[in-house]
Amino acid sequence: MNLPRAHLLIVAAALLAAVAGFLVFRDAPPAAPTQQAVTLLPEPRPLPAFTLLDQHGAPIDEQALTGRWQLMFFGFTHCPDICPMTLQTLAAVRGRFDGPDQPGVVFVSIDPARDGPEMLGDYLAYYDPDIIGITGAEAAVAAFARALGVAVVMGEADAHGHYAVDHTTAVFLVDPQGRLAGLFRLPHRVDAMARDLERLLGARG
Ligand SMILES: [Cu+2]
Repeated sequence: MNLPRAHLLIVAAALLAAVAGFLVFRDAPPAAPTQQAVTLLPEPRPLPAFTLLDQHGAPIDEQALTGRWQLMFFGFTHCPDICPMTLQTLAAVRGRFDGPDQPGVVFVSIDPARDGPEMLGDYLAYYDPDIIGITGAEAAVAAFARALGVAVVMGEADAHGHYAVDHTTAVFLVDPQGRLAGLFRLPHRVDAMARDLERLLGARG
């Protein structure tokens, strides 16, 4: 009679453990973080005001960046690596969405001396003609970049007058109210960025 009784106790203990485990599991917070790639600001803050030029040579200001989520990146058309890679990624993220949910992509040239509207337009059309290009007076572009904490270091020109520009690689997230909502830092991955945007679109309701 001793053996079956011991056996029963073991079964009962196992059952209790299973129930306890179930309860713990049910009370546990979701394991997955809500956002994978973006670092959201505690409070969105208005974009610094600017008046610059788009790639069609028309004036553009911060009001043009409202109405949808925007992925904004600072770079230059002569960039050998980071800018082409990032634009490809952002165009792919954009391609994951349709209609009003589709985020905009904004490329601000921090090398306006070389990136006039026409140059910028030709360059961006290769990635996605709907990307908003921003350039303009050097001082005005520099002020806008500085106000967002974008680091820009102009390199020395070589014998041919070629120079590189080191720049921030973060992608700025602008919400539909035109406010700075967060930052995507490297690495920029299409899947993770698209999932974060999906969640943000869902949260807006
Ligand atoms: Cu670049």
